[in-house]
Amino acid sequence: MKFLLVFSILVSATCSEKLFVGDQVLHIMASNEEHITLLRVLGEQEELQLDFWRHPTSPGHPVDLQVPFPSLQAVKIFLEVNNISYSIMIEDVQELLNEEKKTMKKSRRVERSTSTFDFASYHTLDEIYDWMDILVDNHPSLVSKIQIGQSYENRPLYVLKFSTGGPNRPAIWLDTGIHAREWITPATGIWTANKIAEEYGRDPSVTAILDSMDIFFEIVTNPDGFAFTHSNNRLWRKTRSTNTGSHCIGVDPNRNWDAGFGGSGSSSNPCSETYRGPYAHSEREVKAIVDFIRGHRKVKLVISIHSYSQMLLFPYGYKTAPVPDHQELNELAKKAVSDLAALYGTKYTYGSMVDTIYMADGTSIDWAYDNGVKYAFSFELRDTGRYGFLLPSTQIIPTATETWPALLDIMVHVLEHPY
Ligand code: 0X9
Ligand code: ZN
Repeated sequence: MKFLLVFSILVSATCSEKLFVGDQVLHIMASNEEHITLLRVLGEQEELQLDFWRHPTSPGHPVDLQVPFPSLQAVKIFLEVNNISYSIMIEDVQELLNEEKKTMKKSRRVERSTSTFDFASYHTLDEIYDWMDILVDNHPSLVSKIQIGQSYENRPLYVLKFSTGGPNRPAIWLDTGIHAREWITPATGIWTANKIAEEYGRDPSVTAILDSMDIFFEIVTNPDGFAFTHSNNRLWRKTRSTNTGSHCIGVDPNRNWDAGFGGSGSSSNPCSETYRGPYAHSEREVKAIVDFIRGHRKVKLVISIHSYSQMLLFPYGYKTAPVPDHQELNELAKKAVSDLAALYGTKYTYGSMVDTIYMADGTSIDWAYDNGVKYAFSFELRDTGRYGFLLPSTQIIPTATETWPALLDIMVHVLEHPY
């Protein structure tokens, strides 16, 4: 009886959380176009429940594929029969998740006893929202918190505003966490927002930027998805909106923008991880930013931060034509990635989205560019596939620290090239 009780408590405590016991992530090398086609077809087999962490693009570009335990044998046989080489990138996804959980629990204990925020660990939405208030309290004349809307599940969409005064100054928009599972991005966002606040009045570049521009920083851009990665499924990517006529939930918030919306670089299938949604800006989380940027009218730079792959990207993603400012953006990206690498040797590739990663339509930076924001960039932070979305928290501070000079390069360039 006692055993049964303990058992049922255990089950009810964990049953809402999706487990990934025995699931693997395979690192696949496609060496020709036929392999690419085969991998795409493989990914469309819904019963296999596969999830591309990195999509098949072109020969020579690695593909990372998460495979549930029950599909492993079929997938490996498929790869072997078709002569597609692969290695095992993550042996057991659940083991890595258990590790991550352990470090989170440990840090929370320390945190309570010292009452200081731990930048080196991952945090829940509530913890991040609490931290925002602390940041505002610590820098009341520089930082404020504004709400730009509500998520599908009615969570507030908060933006940190860094401003030294003056109405409607030219502005910089930064966002992290638009894809829920990319935990390194809000973690980097928190560190970066704190850095901006601390360096004002110390670092001449930060000071110059904030003496003439405002910075708006949305740390958790997809709070419903982010909360869901903590409560139910660590590997959730999309929003949490429901789709009429489908049992599948969520829209890819980086395919939902009105920039080439509905093209071949997104999916019309609500069950797909790149589902574009029923219409452009259908997602409240996206619409809130669209309204904010349109209403503000003086946003000069947009940087949207994702993971992983170590890339610095600029428009376009929805068409192959280079943007009129291609050369300038390319030069700036080159400098930024070189300064990023200077710290720990972390290598980034850079270029337009379509040349560097893949065709993707409805992305935020393409929308920004087409709506008058000449400087629009997207980072794909660490790593290049050892841990992927499950980057250990020991890498938060190194990642944020090396990214900082690249962000500064871009912000300073925009300051020095008013338009
Ligand atoms: O597919 C995406 O939305 C981005 N890759 S991710 O693994 N973070 O999902 C790349 C899209 C192109 N670049 C951005 N605008 N981030
Ligand atoms: Zn992303």
